[in-house]
Amino acid sequence: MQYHFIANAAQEGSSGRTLPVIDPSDGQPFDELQRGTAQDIDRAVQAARHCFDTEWSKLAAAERGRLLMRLAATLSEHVEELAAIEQRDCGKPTKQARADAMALVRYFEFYAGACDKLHGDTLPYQEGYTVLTWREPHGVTGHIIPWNYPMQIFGRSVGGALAAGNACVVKPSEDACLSLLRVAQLAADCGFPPGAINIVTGYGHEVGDALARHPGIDHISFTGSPRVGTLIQQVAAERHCPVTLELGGKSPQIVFDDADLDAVMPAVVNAIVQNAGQTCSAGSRLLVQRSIYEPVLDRLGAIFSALRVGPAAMDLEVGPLIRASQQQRVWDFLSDAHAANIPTVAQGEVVDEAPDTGFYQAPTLLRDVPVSHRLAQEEVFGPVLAAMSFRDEDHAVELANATQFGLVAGVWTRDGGRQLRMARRVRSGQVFINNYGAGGGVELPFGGVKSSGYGREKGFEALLGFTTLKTVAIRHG
Ligand code: TXE
Repeated sequence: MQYHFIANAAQEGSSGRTLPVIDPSDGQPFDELQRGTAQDIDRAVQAARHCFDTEWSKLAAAERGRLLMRLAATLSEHVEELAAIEQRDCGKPTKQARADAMALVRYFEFYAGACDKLHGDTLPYQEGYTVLTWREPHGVTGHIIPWNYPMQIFGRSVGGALAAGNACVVKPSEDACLSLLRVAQLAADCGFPPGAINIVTGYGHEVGDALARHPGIDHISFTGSPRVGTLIQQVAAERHCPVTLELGGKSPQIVFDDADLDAVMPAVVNAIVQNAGQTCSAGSRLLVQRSIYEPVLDRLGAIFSALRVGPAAMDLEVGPLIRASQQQRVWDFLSDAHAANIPTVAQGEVVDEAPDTGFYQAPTLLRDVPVSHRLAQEEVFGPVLAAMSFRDEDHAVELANATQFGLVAGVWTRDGGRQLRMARRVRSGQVFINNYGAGGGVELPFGGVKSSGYGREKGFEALLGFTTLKTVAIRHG
């Protein structure tokens, strides 16, 4: 049985009700979570406020940094344990689960070092005044975290918020809580004061909603679907609470005819099959220049056909999707593609050992997807790649920008001028040239434009979002 983690203690929820924890590899329950309530959120917010007022805000920045560094060191000793927890809870192959745990370590290292480098300015102003700006924490920050990369998103969001001096209340996804409950316990063991990190589990429409509405939450960081992002923004607007939103994408991989195709192939495949396609920055649209469209699809088709999907512990190229409804969502997209006569180039294989009750989906490459079709417009969040061709640079830009999203774009060309022109013209928060994702470094600010959201997480830039700027003007005559 799992409990909320409030004020450094495992705490039972007020409802006395629980939720099952399901293993995506076989669809079977193996643990239980507290089904939290608004009352539980209130308890967590009070604990965070008390911590902020009495301890956390009084701690020197360097001391805060030391604590974060101690946690990073502890987490690095627990990478294998955390990866194993995540593997069962989220259906991740070992390589991915380990990469997530190691990224979590890197976030805490990075933000540990940043704590004492966050400062304001002295501004030139009129004679007789000294004007200063201070970077102050918001106070108590709320973090609503999805299930696709729980540890990474916790690291970038909670790591940044703590470094900036906030106390945190976290609502993980009902589908992925276990690793974060363990991380919170490890933080307590490292000496984080009670209330610095609180975790309340449960459904989004119950605890997530209560968190977003709570008047004691001074900033909300949300990663999830555009639908819920809109709800959160509306709720937060009622009390003018600042929000950072990361709402996914429909990111293009744009391949010109002078690209190094040996580098393109593995990067394009990885960008859509990593984490079974359940990645906000998945490269889910493939735009290929007409002259090389057929050979590129031939090569990719051969790779897709050889991909195998199976239980997380088998460590194949692809694991299961998170839950039955996500699997159904992908099936719905594919049946719409079928109804629209969109051709399938190739599909991987679900291995025989995969239990029928697991949530598997073979990676699928579709071609000639019309730009207006929902497969070219909406996030599938599964291993489905929609390919289409373009004539020239202008056409590539037009297609790349023809969705409501703007999170990431990959541009593949050897032409230096074109690299920069494309980087300028594509509307997205990140552009990767001759690579995709740059290895996901924690140093790189990350976020979207358009319906992909706003605000930035990761990197130093995120720290600014977790603070508010105070201007102090002193008149000294
Ligand atoms: O997301 P939800 P779902 C996209 C992806 C996926 C789709 C649906 O396309 O297929 O969204 O996934 C909490 N108030 N992304 O339904 O519901 C919820 O408990 C407050 C992209 O799982 O948005 C969870 O903690 N919170 C994305 C978190 O919101 C609420 C990652 C995300 O869940 C809430 C995940 C409410 N009313 C899905 N309702 C990305 N950008 O990476 C739910 N939640």
